[in-house]
Amino acid sequence: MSRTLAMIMAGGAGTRLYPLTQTRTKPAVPFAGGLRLIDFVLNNFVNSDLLKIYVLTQFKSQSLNIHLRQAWYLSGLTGNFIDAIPAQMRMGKRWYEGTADAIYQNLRLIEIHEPDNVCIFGSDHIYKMEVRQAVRYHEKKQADLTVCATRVPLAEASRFGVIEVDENFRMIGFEEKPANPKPLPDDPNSALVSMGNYIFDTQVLFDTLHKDAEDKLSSHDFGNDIIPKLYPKGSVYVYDFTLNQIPGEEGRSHYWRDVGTLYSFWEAHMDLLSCSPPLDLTNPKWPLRSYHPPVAPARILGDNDGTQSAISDSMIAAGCTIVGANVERSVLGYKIDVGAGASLKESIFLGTSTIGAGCELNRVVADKGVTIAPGTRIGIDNAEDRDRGLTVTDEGLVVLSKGAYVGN
Ligand code: ADQ
Repeated sequence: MSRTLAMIMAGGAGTRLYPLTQTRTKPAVPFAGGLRLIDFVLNNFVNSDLLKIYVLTQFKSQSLNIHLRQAWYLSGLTGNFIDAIPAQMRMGKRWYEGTADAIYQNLRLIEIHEPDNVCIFGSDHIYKMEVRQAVRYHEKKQADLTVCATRVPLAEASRFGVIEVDENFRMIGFEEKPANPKPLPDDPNSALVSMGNYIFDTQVLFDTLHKDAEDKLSSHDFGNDIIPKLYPKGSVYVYDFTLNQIPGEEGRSHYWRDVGTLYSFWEAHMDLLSCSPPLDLTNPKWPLRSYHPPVAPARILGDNDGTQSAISDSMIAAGCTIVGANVERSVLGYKIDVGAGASLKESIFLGTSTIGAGCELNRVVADKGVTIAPGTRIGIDNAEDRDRGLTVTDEGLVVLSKGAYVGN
């Protein structure tokens, strides 16, 4: 058995998810009513039995630290660990300058474990991956570096690192976020893109990062600097995500989503609201661990006049109380109170909020601790929402920041 160490990069500011990242780093953003974005990558490693994991943090890390402690604490007795590592300025008085610099500044941590290979994974994507299969592929290819990749529609490809491969899936081209991405030779409407997950041979990683640290012109980023310099040497391979098999999900299509924008965050939630969603959160062979607060089951009640609540195509977390209200295609996180006669459509509440009686909400994304006064309408008339100073995206989503109070 080879030895594998995981380094999870969890320091992203997530500017495009603002205001949900106003108080927390992107990997700590709540998702699907009871998870955080980082839970997906951590479950990938834990369900793959790879249990030596460092989580590199930088921006606004307090909420992430609390979550890691509450949900992911591993006793050191077994030699396994999930440890949050704050930026410590080990290499001088500077924060991490890019993703490669984040690893460079922590090479000492890698050294003490003497791993054969190092998995360097991002932490803000929604997907399931049995990581050992990718590690075995990397070892079989005797690669310097293996980059995990998936297909996305060509129109979205300029947000990613776009890859070209030969018939053996050796990398023969790479462009980070190109304006005109190259399509796949066999599919003009799709491109092969990097998922931001890398498996490095340990010695290659050390040599490459030391060299990069001396390069004054480098931005010290895996996508911008490291991959473009390494692949022409001939031993960078690409792991095709569609080869990955999750136990209990044989034959299912592969789901991977980068929730980099508010709209993609909202869309990823809507994806979950069908009888056979493209991402199954309920597979007992692939448990999605997280922290669950000690609250009572959700209560769905009638109001004083006997009007019953109507809930359809929705996810409702524990601790919610819904009284005589309509909830349609929505996701409610922990402890949301919905007052009598309120109506919610295609809305997402991250947790602990109050929606007053008679409110009408359409395509609202609300952070935690939001209070909406009785009778308030949001998302019905976007011009009115903007006049009230609310954040309205180009697609018409209305986003309420943490602790917001909204009244008519
Ligand atoms: P980007 O989407 O630009 O592209 P980036 O901002 O580099 O991703 O973040 C990658 C990961 O590193 C994220 O998990 C983020 O939280 C974390 N991170 C960012 N800055 C950090 C820092 N200073 N310290 C610690 N962690 C940090 C990358 C690749 C593309 C690829 C996409 C896939 O460069 O080639 O296609 O990811 O989404």
